[in-house]
Amino acid sequence: MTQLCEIRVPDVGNVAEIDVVEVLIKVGDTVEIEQTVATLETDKASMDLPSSANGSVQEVFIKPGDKVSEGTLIATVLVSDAGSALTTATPVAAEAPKPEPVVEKAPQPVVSAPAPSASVPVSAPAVIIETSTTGKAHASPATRLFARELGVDVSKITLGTGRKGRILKDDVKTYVKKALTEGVAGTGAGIPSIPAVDFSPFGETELLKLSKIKRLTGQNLSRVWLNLPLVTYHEEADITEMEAFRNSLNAEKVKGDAKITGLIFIVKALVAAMQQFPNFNASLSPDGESLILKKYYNIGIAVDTPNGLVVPVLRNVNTKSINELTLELAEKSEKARLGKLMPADMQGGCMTISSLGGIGGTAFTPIVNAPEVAILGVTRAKMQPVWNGKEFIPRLMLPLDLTYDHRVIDGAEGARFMAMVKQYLGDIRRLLL
Ligand code: CAO
Repeated sequence: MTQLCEIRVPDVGNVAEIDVVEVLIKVGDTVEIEQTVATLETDKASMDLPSSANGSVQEVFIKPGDKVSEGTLIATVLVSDAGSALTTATPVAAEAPKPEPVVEKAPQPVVSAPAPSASVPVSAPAVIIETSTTGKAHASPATRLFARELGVDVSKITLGTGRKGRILKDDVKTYVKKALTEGVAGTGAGIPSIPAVDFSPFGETELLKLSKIKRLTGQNLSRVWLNLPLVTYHEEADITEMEAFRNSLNAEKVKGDAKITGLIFIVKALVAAMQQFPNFNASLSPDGESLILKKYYNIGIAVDTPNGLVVPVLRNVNTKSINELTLELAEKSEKARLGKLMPADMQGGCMTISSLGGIGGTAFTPIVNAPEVAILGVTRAKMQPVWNGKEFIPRLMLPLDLTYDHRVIDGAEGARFMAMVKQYLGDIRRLLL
């Protein structure tokens, strides 16, 4: 015994107008229960509409672009066996007039048993997935779910490779790959690139290839700049006494000895402060939920070389004397300038110092050498009049710039840390305590 059954839009909540995005059946098709017959979409959701009967499609009443609502007739299906329709499928009464096709404002089709709930399939659109913007992208709920799991807003994918521009899972994958290649977060929040400029109208130019070190350093610095919330704090240390001591030590040196530079005292003062502020001798775990506290004290020194910036590391600074560190720095900076540093010479740093003091400067904002959490910048010491409460006295003041990862270091902690570095440099006898 054959029977004509209707497929209608089920109860979809209080949504007045639902867009028909895609119709997946045509007259003469054989459909099975649960097979998707159409994709519907509201401003916030998308749903696959499954068939509630096994049989052959007699008539289809909707087309893409139509607006439908709960109860709208989608199609009629001729069912040859009574068991081939869900109990929810609505049999059409013999005398029922032929329903009108849906137009812009869906008219109620004339059927004998229009109860909307009767045509709701058992597995009524279980997957209703929100889109973050207009919801106009054409994608199945499964694709939307996949996109959402990857943090992709499907509305950002402008054209799908499926039928009629439908977005497929492969389109989502392609989008993510492209976003990663371009260094853009999968959320779709892209960083606008700097447009190329033709300089030829302004004069002669020459193309100079960047050295490998410069290219790698550039990539690393951009990564850090984009990933770390950086704060730079400025301080001044009175190094008058320290400098007098350093000069007296150097006066004792004989020809050929490595001269002690102020940088070595700064290295020592920094490590002494790190021992009291363990957060500065740490790295954030990859999941961003813990701090990896280091029990060793290795300091990287940024060295300017003809090929670009390199950072050899002075290891176990806390166990070495000023003389030992002086020799090690002289050796490593020479190797750096000759391009002879081994990768191991540049690994394992806990914090870095970038000193421009030999060149000049009053302040700058160095960029943290991640996964380290802080870097100390040094510029040129200058004799300055300092008020001692009674009079101005000449003091040698050293400008210091501390940049830190604000996810790990609080502002007050940064200021206290620098007060300690300043105290050590102001009175280096304290390094013995
Ligand atoms: N204030 C005043 N004078 C300073 C000084 C400071 N803060 N720092 C160094 N000087 C003096 C030194 O005492 C030395 O003077 P003398 O020749 O009279 O003894 C002179 O400047 C040269 O010092 P130096 O730079 O050779 O030695 P250093 O130990 O201070 O630094 C090194 C070593 C390797 C850090 C340095 O040579 C270097 O390469 N600096 C550049 C680092 C850099 O590029 N940073 C930028 C990174 S971000 O792009």
